[in-house]
Amino acid sequence: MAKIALITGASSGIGEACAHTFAQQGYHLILAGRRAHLLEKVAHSLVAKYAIEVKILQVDVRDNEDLTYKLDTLAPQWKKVDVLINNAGLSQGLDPIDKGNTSDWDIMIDTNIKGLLYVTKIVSAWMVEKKSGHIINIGSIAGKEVYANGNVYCATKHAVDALNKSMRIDLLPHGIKVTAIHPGAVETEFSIVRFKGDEARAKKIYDGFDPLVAQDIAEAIWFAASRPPHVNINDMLIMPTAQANGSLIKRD
Ligand code: NDP
Ligand code: 8X3
Repeated sequence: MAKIALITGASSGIGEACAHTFAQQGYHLILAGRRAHLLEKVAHSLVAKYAIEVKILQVDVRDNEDLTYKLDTLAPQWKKVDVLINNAGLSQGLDPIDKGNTSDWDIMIDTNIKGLLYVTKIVSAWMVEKKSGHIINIGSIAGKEVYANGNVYCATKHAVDALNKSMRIDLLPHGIKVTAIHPGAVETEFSIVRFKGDEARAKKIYDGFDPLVAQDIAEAIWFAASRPPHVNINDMLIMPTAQANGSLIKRD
């Protein structure tokens, strides 16, 4: 029987690349995100190409009530999730702490920490029941170190790093693998979202060097997901060659 992967934030970037990679490997997919038209587009292209089934879950991971209802009411065969990719996340703004916008802070905390927790609570319970599964959390270099004006975004990704480690402890008795993948700069919609649609400012982030692309991260996620049963990748930090740490990028 084909395995199932649930990918949050599958409508663009890293999540969308994971959908393609896992579909290519024959996984049935649950694709979650808010923009249903983009999820449908991804689903159509995958179903046309691979012999897989895809379920769309239009959901805002911050809305625990709606999320719980939609996950609870999935047909039993879709609850046998083998791999959960906790990828939905975002940054809003890049301001010093004294000038930060508190609604930006709420959005980042509610999505990157609370949303990840809401999804994990439900799906990990399904995995506990079947005594197997793999949770892959998408952290960031921002979860390993902090950079100027990254304050709250960095804090949310440090929380993901902490949750990744504590989930692994809590789920150890149940044979569930837990992995974090921490990317440096990946050119996706991430910076356009951070700068609220200012595409010119977003483009500047990637000027003068080769950033990672979403597929680089999808391949690392697949590497972690495809290890034999006795091997777990705890943590992987993946940077563009031109990026030494959270702040230092060599530009042409
Ligand atoms: P994108 O903006 O391209 O993708 C983000 C995805 O998250 C979208 O599919 C979006 O879907 C989804 N998402 C955001 N908010 C919500 C929400 N409230 N509910 C459901 N889905 C949501 O960026 P990336 O692919 O780059 O980001 C993916 C992950 O990688 C994030 O966790 C990000 O923090 C992390 N990351 C990114 C890096 C980068 O440089 N790009 C580096 C390190 C980590 P929709 O809008 O349809 O809801
Ligand atoms: C996204 C990468 O460098 O903007 O997590 O924090 S960075």
